[in-house]
Amino acid sequence: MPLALLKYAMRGEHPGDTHFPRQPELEGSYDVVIVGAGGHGLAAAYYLAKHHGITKIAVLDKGYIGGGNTARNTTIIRANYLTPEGVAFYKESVELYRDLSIELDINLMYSERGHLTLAHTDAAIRTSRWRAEVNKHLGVDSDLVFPDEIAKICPELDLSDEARYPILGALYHPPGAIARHDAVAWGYARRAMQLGVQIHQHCEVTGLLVDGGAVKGVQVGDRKIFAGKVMQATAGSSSVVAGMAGLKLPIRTVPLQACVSQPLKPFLDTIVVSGSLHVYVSQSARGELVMGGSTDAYPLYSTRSSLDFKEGLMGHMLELFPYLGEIKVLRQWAGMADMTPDFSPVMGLTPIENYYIDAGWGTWGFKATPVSGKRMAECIASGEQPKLLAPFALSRFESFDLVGEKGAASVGH
Ligand code: FAD
Ligand code: PYC
Repeated sequence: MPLALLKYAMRGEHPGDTHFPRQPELEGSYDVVIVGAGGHGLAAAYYLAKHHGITKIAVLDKGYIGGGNTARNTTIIRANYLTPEGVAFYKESVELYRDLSIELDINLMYSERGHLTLAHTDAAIRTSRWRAEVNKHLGVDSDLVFPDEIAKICPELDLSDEARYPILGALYHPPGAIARHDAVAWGYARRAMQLGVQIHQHCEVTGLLVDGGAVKGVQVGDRKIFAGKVMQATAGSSSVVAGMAGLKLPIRTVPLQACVSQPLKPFLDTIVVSGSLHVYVSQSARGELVMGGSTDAYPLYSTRSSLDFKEGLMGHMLELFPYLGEIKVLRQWAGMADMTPDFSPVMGLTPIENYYIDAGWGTWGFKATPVSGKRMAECIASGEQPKLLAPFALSRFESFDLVGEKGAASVGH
């Protein structure tokens, strides 16, 4: 249990200390500037300070701490990917997440639920078997299960032959988890601040200072802020920010919507995903069903919600849980998903000296927050691409060494 939670419980007076200390004025130069105070940017700042002793860091955000996709995601954490490169990468993240409440001293409400990816076709069974074998080979707990076993793991599902799309089997991944997304950002931010990192909110980067093929700093309004190294961690705006440095990314940005139901008594332990039906669901600690589906069909920079999405999603929910017909949707929202052609992230060095990228997080980046922070920090501190990040380099699109993860994305796209 995080120490801060224990102290809070024992203290007579509430509320306790302010979570974040007051920040100093923005200075004219830093060793490292990180653009984007989402989970990824904050985690990188924390690990740079903690593991590499680099503390003269400014994290700049045009909005507020964790207010981007970190605040909008449905918090599914898992390592049951398809490629060996992906499995090794996400496995490290799951391992870091397990101890993160203690490390950041904040209750992340990390909750291992087990994760079922349903298969309704022979092709989906084949992919599940493939994923299970790759996972097991790399020490990740996943298995192909059939309806008898699914009935024990998740009796709430309609497993009958009369269902419109009968469930033939599933990939079962016991470590699959959910966590409190805001707390991940708050925890990293506070720890980073305690180590001397500055976080400047409502501070939009409007340009990048590039000279002779190397980055020299960032532009904030009419101010130039100089930096030895700059990292962008601006999911949803990756192409816009990279474009300021003259980089063109192989990214297509589309909205991804989600919604929650009214709170219900706890009844659904497992996280359930159906790629074929374009639906996934988990039940939060508050009792809300947290639901989502595939990305919107066309590129758009907008976080509006659509009736079309809700109607489609509810139809699919009822195919899996027919008795939920009377349940009401409470809230609906959207975030921006930066989709790469191979459904894998883009991380590490760029052709611009001292400019580092953490992008292409599509629909899958929340689970990668700790590992991306840790390994991007290593990359920035050493100036070299860490081994774990080598497959995800931007240069893979020139050499056509793609890391095809579409078969392990949560829902169809
Ligand atoms: P963000 O949290 O988006 O942070 C980027 C920050 O950059 C923002 O705060 C933004 O204000 C800032 N910024 C942008 N431009 C500028 C600028 N010019 N100057 C300064 N600041 C700037 N992933 C999972 O693993 N599991 C899930 O279950 C899951 N569900 C999802 C559900 C939805 C509906 C959505 C939209 C996404 C989901 N994702 C999920 C994906 C996940 O949310 C993201 O990949 C992840 O949060 C990215 O984190 P980040 O820190 O890179 O970006
Ligand atoms: O990456 O597991 C995932 C996920 C679930 C919903 C959106 N992304």
